[in-house]
Amino acid sequence: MEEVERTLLMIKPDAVQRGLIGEIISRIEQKGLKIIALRMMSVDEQTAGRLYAEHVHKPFFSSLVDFIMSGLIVVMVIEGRNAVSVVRGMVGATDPSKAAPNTIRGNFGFSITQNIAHASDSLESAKREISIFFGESELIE
Ligand code: FUP
Repeated sequence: MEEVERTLLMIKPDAVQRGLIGEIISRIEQKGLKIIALRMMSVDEQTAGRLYAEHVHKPFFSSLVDFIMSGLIVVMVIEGRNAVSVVRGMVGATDPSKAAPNTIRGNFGFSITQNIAHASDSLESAKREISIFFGESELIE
């Protein structure tokens, strides 16, 4: 069933550092999705731990946390019909070397750790991830 959904898109420190904020936001706007919250910020250790809680026992956990804390990120909440799968599709596969051409990771990334962007993978993850970064009152109606 098609529904209006909300999802979280995060532009990671490598992409911010490389000047790709505008390119990524531009793709979201051109697609016709609506940005209902947006912030540039740095991530502290507690927030990184919450964000990546499901990966805590993985071998790459500490490099993941170090990377996300290594510079500024941009987080935004995107709203639209089927937004979770649409934005996830625009971001592309986790490993940029396998991401399809014309996806964000496919076009701009090559490292699996420093992989440019993240988008929520389900409605449940979207709710959880949005609540890590934004209060309900910060989401524009
Ligand atoms: P994604 O949902 O596509 O962002 O990817 P995952 O939630 O599976 O993984 C979160 C992050 O862990 C990825 F962005 C990159 C990192 N990761 C690695 O560094 N190595 C791996 O083998 C898998 C993921």
